Parts: sequence; structure tokens; C-alpha cells
Amino acid sequence: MKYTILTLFPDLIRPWTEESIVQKAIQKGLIEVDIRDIRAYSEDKHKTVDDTPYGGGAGMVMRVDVVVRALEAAGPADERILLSPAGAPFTQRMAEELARKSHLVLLCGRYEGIDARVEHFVTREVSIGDYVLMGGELGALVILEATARLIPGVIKEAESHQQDSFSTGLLDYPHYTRPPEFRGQSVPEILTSGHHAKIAEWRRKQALKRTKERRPDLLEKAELTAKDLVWLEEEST
Ligand code: JCQ
Repeated sequence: MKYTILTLFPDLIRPWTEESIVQKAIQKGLIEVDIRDIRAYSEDKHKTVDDTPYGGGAGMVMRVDVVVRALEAAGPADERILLSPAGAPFTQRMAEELARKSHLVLLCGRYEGIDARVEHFVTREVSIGDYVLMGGELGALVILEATARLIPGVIKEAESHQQDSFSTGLLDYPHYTRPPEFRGQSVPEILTSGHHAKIAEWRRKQALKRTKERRPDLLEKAELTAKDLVWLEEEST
């Protein structure tokens, strides 16, 4: 997978690619991250990338000609994605879809926005949540993180099973490690019992309970078995 990130702040993106799992994935040749400064595509002597809005008002708007030159220079892509609060909500399902592509271009806007005509040069607009950021850079990194970890070989096999449990649409079950007791809180006894089937059942029930308590909206779309539905009716879940 190749990611091309178009930004006015390449220095904000670069450290993410020079550390951690993303860096290891690059070293292994599993992903490539090409960070490009949108300013390099400005053609005037002051390297201007924005201008005042037609119709008046506060703030500046990124110029369509500069942004489209940057998009076209990125070359052929499966998706050209504009990060924007007005985009379609980013979900695990969308991450799974995008992780199967070969080249994603992630376009980060800044200032008050980008000239609306850019819409015709992107394949989709994506939002990472209902809040307004100062630019699309964090959104681009969120898409990079969420998709790269789904590419085979990027994370350990053991960890990818856990991701499967999220893709069933439930919150994860609670995890514990040593010490067995910490300031009055003990590890649930079942986890030290060695009964693997019982542990799997307990974890599933915990995932259902947590989802019901914290994100009941997720239960509507979750893949639930007949057993799950019975457990959800129980007082304890
Ligand atoms: C992304 N949720 C919030 C801010 C305008 C393209 O136009 C704009 C882009 C941004 C940056 O993205 C976000 C965002 N998902 O704020 C304003």
C-alpha cells in the first residue's frame, strides 16, 4: 500500500512515520508513505496557497489550482480522500475497505477550508468525528493507522485476532495482567482457572455487557448469535 499525504505541514506528519509500528511496516516494505508539501505546487513568487473568500467573511480559503496540481502530481490513485468535518464518518468498515487498496492520497486542508471546486477532484470526503480540527493532518494519520494495521504482516498475528473481535461490532472485553491483586482489585478468577472454553464465554459476555452499557447504539448493527441474544436478556449482562 502506498499512502501519499498532501499537507502544508509535512513536519507534523513525518515523526509518525519515523517511530513505532508504522516505521517497521515501511522498513518491511509493506507500506510506503510519501509526504508532500502542498506549498511546492504554488506557482507564484510568494508561494501562496490561500486567498480571501469570495463573498467576504473571515479567514482564508485554500486555492483550487494549487491543491489540484498537488493531487494530479500524486499520480494515479485508488482513492483521493479529503479530510473534512463535512465528510462521511470514518468507521472500521471503511478502514477495512481502504486497506484493500494500493494507493491512497490523503488531502489535508487547513485554514477555514478548501475551495469547494476541489470536490470534483477527490473520490471521497471523510470525517474522523464530529468536531472541528485546525487541519486534516490528524485525520490523515488516523486513516493511516487504522488501515495499515489491517495489512497482513504489519501487526503480530495475535493482535489481529483482537481486531476481528472489533469488526464483529462489539467493544473489546477487559484485559488483565500481573499483579493478580492491585489496591483491592483482583483479577477475575475465571481468567486464572485454565478453562479455555469458560474464559472465551466470559469474555464474550463481558464484550456484550460493556457494549450494552457504554455503546448501546453498536448493538443494533453487531453480528450477534442466538446465544448472544439470550445472554443480553440475562440480568447480569
Ligand atoms: C476531519 N473531523 C474533523 C477543518 C475545514 C477541508 O476543509 C476543512 C478541513 C478541516 C480539517 O478536518 C477536520 C476534521 N474530520 O477538522 C476545516
